[in-house]
Amino acid sequence: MHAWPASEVPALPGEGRDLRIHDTATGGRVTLVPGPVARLYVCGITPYDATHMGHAATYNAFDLVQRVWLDTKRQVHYVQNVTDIDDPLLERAAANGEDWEALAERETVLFREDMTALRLLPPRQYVGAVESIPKIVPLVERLRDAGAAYELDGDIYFSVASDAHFGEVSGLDAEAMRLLSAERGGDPDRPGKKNPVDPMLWMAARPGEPSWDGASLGPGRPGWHIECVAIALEYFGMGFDVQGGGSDLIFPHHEMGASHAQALTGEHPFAKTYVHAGMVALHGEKMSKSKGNLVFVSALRREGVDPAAIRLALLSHHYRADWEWTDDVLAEAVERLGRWRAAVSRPDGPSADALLAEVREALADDLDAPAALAAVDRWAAAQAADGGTDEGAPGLVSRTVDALLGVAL
Ligand code: 5CA
Ligand code: ZN
Repeated sequence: MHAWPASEVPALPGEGRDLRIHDTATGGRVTLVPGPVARLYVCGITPYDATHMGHAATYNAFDLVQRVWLDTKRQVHYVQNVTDIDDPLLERAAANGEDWEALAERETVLFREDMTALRLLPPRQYVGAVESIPKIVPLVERLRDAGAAYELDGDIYFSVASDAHFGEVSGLDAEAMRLLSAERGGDPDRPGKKNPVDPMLWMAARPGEPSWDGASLGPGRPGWHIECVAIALEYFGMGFDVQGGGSDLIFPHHEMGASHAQALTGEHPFAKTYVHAGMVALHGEKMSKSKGNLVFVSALRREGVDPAAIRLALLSHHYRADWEWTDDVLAEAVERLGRWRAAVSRPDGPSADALLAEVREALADDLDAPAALAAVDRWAAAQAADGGTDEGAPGLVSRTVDALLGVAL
């Protein structure tokens, strides 16, 4: 698959700070010190509906990670998947009375347009599950041949007992895992499983459903977690810097992915750091395609909302917070964008050197975007109050906001 076009990231004077970020696996803050090429895998969408504010907020968080790395003069190798075959996609296509491939294609096109409008940096590889099947099948065969997977009526399950580190990403106990597994695509009550939370690696072909050649596995389709493992191992191998997604992916998805990869390679860890964004809600409930309580990026764009304002609305919440999307959040962002644009449109202003240092420090401190916005607000207020004579200042503010926050003023 192809990704979407990249917006320019202006270079800033001086040097950025190393990122201190909350790591889900250790439950504490770590300072990330990647090599010259930082490696980031962020779980992509399941394309059965349009991009909503929750997705956008999560991708915005990982865009900030990249911008902080770029500011430390590192390159970033970013990989993202598209889950273009999975139960929810087939269910929605059936409900719509349309072809599942057409649905996936349409929503993936729209996602790319939304990402472009929001100026989220594109992955170097944007990879679909379907195109990854030839990579997935041998991994499942290897797990089975090593005794880390078993067959149940033609389906192949991963045995979580095969990974000594199982449980270390989420830190959850067995009962909590069982509940989340039932909620998030697992089948803990299926008789015959060794452990109720063992996830499917390969689902034998079902009548009326698409299936692919699975070599010795027989025809079928891949499970969800092995998809991201195959893609991350293909482009990174073990021990890449960050795996990211929303907090609903901590268990089972990232826990299982780590265990699949660890059982396959005998190495640990899969990702050095696991980073998770909070959930965006609407009307008191997590925004989700299955509940249908959604605000779409594309719908706001169609209404004429400036994508830069949408981005400022996302940035006004800390990425780890669970928060609620409201009309006020957007109205405040629209107002802020206007204020900032007026402030940088003057030919000179108060010095922006302190502002650059403050924005850098805020983002390096567990991506504290609200603190970064507050710093720019202060500069804009000083500009509005008595201005200043520094001719380079408005330009430096624009470049800072562009390079570090992804907002074009
Ligand atoms: N295809 C899988 C990942 S491999 C998947 O979870 N797709 S998704 O379309 O359901 O979600 C895409 C990303 O958006 C995931 O990182 C998910 O955690 C995040 N996400 C989904 N809903 C929300 C929400 N309400 N708030 C914040 N992030 C969300
Ligand atoms: Zn994933």
